[in-house]
Amino acid sequence: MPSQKKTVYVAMSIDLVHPGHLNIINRASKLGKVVVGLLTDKAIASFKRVPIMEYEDRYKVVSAIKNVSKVVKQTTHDYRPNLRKIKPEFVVHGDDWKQGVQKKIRNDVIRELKKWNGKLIEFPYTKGVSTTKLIETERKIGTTPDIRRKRLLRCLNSRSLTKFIDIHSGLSGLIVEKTRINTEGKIEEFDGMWASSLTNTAVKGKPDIEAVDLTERLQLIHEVLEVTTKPIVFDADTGGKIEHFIFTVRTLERLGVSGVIIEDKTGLKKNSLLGKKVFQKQESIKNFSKKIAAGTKAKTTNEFFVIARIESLILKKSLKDAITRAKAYINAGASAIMIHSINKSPKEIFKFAKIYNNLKNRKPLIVVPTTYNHVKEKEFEKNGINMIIYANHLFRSTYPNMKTTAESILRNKRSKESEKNLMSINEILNLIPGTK
Ligand code: SPV
Ligand code: MG
Repeated sequence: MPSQKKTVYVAMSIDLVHPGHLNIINRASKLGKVVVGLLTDKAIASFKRVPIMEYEDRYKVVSAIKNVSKVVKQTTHDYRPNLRKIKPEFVVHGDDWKQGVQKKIRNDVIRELKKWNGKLIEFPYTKGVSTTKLIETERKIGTTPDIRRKRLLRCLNSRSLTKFIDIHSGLSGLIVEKTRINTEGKIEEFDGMWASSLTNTAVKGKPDIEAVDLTERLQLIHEVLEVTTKPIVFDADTGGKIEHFIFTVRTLERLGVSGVIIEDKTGLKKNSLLGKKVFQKQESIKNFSKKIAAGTKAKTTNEFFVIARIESLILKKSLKDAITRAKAYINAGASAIMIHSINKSPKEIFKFAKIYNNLKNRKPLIVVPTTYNHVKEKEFEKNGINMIIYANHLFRSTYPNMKTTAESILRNKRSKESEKNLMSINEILNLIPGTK
């Protein structure tokens, strides 16, 4: 019989319960009473993606597992704050953390436990059932509009910086969904997808002037929804007429899109990256606030974001104008603010952020670092920016390769020379689930 006085601490994310978790808990229970330190969304998001299940649901699941005596919150990836409070005789973990992202955490645990003669007990990791593998399974099963829609809010609440990147096809959606790298002790991936008007229209060979209507833009959304689970933010240009914008909000929200961004311009919309090179007119604060208010009223869930995009800096207006607009749009109900700039330096964006961050009813702040692309993500974080959008980079990476291949075939009168830059036919067959 194990001594019930002894405490065994097991930290877990329990995003998707699998037999590996149960093995660890069962083995831990042989050593004493099991206290599970359930990592919060924030703690998990500090080293990998935001979990699929929310904390409350994960709590319910782990509390119901046989042999779990107690569940406590672990608010950091670092175990030490909880260990200091609980002073367990044992910490139990799978032996998979000796390498990779968790190595440092493991060393800290060993050092901390030594202070009261506690021991780290490691059991062989149950192979083939990792959460990462289960996430792949989850992608195959799909998601629901309700779960997906909420993911932007959950990202903003748990990530220090939320990162989105453009989509222009189902395939680009798959890249955002699946691309994951291991770097600096963390698993890095994009949090979600930006349905850019620029890339959604350019891929059709059409200009970014609201000539491609919503029905056509939604085709991309349907394609992407079908093969991904990550959240989507839709670029709705000016939002069009207020009466039409209401339907846009309802449609996107119903589909499980997490938010819509509209820019405060009026008349024939031109892409912001053109700046003052073309005629672009900013909408009045009054009219744009009305549109934001109408969109906010039209939405039926709290988690759907109606985001106001400020074009003052694009149109060489003052910082003061941008701040006045931010205040007005938030008062009208905007769930977040995007401040756009095409300056090569981030200075004006950071100046804006400094004032904006002190607003009483501040909402999340989004930027689009296309021209100031030398700025590292850490710097945005330091300046209190909550989300960045890499607005066109996946699309822009497709075109140069296609052009090179076309030229190579023309030059060589055959395709052999272009092969070295192409993915193999086998890779395509393996890329798309269900092909074989
Ligand atoms: C887009 O990606 O369509 C945008 C961002 O609206 S920008 O192209 O910079 O205007
Ligand atoms: Mg756009």
